[in-house]
Amino acid sequence: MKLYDSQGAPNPRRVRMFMAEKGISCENQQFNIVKGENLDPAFLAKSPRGMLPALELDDGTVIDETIAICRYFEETQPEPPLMGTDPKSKAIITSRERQMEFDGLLSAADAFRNSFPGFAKRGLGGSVGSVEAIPALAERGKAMVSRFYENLDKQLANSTYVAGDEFSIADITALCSIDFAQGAARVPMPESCKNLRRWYDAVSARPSAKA
Ligand SMILES: N[C@@H](CCC(=O)N[C@@H](CS)C(=O)NCC(=O)O)C(=O)O
Repeated sequence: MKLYDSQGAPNPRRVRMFMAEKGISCENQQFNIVKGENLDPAFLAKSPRGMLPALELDDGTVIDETIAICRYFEETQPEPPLMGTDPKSKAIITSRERQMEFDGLLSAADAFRNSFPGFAKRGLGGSVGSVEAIPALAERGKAMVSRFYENLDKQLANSTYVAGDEFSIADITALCSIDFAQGAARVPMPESCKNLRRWYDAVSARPSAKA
């Protein structure tokens, strides 16, 4: 197995953290996205969208999409469960995980992607070709990240973790989204979000967060 990876990018980190929680390791190839290494023809021949992460299985199958790669690991190595164990917990974790991705990660991506000078002509990622960045999307992305922090803070008043009392993939996506939002997208968590801060410190202290 081989993971096509990019240190510093949030989606590959979601997979690395998921693997670390399960104690899974494999061969790793790093790509510098800013330099466009993910658009190299050799990688596009394996994964035509040119997005990271991607996982190549020993039979040559290439799986892209973070959630699909995590699903593969969840099925092949169920312990510890990170995507639920029964119909109800599976549904709730899926729901919360998608909210973390759509409301948090995609908002931060809009903020970063449309303001970082190196992506001025790469407003969309992967092999779509040249697409101009739209500065207004960066502003809207920042506003949506702030809204995401406030909503998550309210939800964490009533639960230890993002999807309830158990750590799950929803926490992984939330942490990777927030670190990306605070770093690359430069939207800090407000001091007033005390529940969010309590959760953030606890999840950041897990060994897998260093992945
Ligand atoms: N929906 C995909 C999104 C993957 C994605 O956006 N990956 C970014 C890195 S975080 C990427 O590969 N960008 C390539 C580029 O900007 O050209 C997933 O969940 O894996």
